[in-house]
Amino acid sequence: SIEKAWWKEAVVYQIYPASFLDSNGDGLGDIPGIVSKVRYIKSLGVDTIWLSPIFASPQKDMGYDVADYRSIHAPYGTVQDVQDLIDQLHAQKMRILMDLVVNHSSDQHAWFKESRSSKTNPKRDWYIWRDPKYDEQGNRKEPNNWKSIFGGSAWAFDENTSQYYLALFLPSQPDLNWESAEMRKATHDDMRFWLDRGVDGFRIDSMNLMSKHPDLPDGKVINDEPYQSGAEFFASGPKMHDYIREIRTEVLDKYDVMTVGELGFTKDEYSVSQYVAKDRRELNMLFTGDIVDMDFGASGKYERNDFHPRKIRKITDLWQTAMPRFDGWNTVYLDNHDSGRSLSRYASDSPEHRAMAAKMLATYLMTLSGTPFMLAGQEIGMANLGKEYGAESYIDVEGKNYYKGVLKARGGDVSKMSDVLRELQLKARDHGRLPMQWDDSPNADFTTSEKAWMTINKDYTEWNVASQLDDPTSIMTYWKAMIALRKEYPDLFVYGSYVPLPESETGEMILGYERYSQEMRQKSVVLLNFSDQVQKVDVEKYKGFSTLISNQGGDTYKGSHVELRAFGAVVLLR
Ligand code: TEU
Repeated sequence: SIEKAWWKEAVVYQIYPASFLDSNGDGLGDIPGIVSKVRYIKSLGVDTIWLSPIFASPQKDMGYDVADYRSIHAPYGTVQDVQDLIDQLHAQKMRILMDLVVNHSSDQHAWFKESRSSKTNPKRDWYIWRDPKYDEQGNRKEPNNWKSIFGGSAWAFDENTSQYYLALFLPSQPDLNWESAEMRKATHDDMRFWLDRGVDGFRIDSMNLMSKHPDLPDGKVINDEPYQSGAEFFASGPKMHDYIREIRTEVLDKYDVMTVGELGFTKDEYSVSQYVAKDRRELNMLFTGDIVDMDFGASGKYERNDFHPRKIRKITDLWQTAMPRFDGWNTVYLDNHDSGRSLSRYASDSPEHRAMAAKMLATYLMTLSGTPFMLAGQEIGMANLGKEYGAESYIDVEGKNYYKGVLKARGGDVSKMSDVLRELQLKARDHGRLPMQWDDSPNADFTTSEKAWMTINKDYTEWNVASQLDDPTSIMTYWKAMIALRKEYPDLFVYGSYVPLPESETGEMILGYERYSQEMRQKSVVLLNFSDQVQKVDVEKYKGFSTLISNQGGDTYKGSHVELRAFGAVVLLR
């Protein structure tokens, strides 16, 4: 039987600090803004928040480029403000996770400034420096062919010492060298700095990129482009598990905290198990990327690849059944700050389906094993920016770099960019970062400034917190009910076993699964319609079950079958 733990029963609410609430009228969200909403967050029923990075940073990648892990980006507030937030959350019996970004730092971090100052600086090996290569004509070339995740080469040349440093994201985000024991120790100290202030755990950014293949070999060539992924040599490298175990024994074991590692590129069950199998004592849970990558193409995120419910069926079945095989634990999530809203990508944000679809996805998240993570705004059905927003509305560096690259390749002809714009409208990171829509007053009451730091989706006049708070039929009310159900039936929805219903029984557009509590005391059936058509499911074998919750009112049964309306969700219980 599965061992119980608070972090398995937690429901986590991700806050993107820039976009939650601006308390001082500068157009940017801040820590005091979050503090002022602690009671609101608690009223949803969630018990833990995850804050995307708030540390001192030049903000080249919205704080995922940290210049000093012990101070706070001034427009967000101070260390004292964060302490206040921690204390207020703890007073409400809530917890807080911070984002630990230690695969790389900012190039403005004191460590990097020292490291780049000379080849003999004691911190030189805190980052990954290599000599250039030269081709037959004597032209300088990068040390290998790896491609940056944000485009271009993964190497940046430093004129001062005539070497390249590795930067898997932006050139202003140099990769730290985890081979250096001193660097690791400094990072451990920074973790303790926050744990000693009461932080309850970390979401570890780009976690499995910390160990690279020591020879940094060329990546496999799959096309005629100058740079190739190389991920097979920089993800889940040979020392990865040593580093995690060291973090555990040196730091985490002394605190009662939880860890969630962001796991990119590594997808096979065995490798995943090595991070979260209970007997390995490494991480509590992971974000496997496959659930947010369902509509990414083989050659990259912005290649068109339409979503089909079969994809979510496959990934859900895989991890729900795999984790118990090695006594591991996982997250359940559909949204984060790195992509479009799941409502717009995997369901529907059209006016007639939006509320149903948002509730259907909430039903998915709250009825599966694993720790659910929701993104602020999901509780009111926040959606992507609509088609009326052109390419100039997209300000995130990932989407912008991609757009610029394609535009250049197409000779600068903007009229040929409609396919790229379509992909941005679905998947750009901007959508996951839109300012929170509090009410229908100017700027959605997110800021009193005339201009917010980024676009506020104009649909806020209709879709906002204030309009849903007291409405018994609202998306928010349904979310609250779903979270409450998860808390009421932990043996079933948190710890229960999962049995997939085959496509032959549900039809291809429906995701269906059964949940059993220990000794089968309780049994539940979840049916989720991922289509905008009515679908029928035969429920003859579920005689004696009744409807526990549904987003389509009480009229779920039609004799021996359940009729699911467009984006309908039905949970049966016996
Ligand atoms: O993301 C890691 C990562 O691999 C992302 O590039 C992700 O795959 C991509 O954004 C999907 O579109 C983390 C953070 O979540 C992201 O916000 C940071 O930009 C990145 O690390 C660098 O720190």
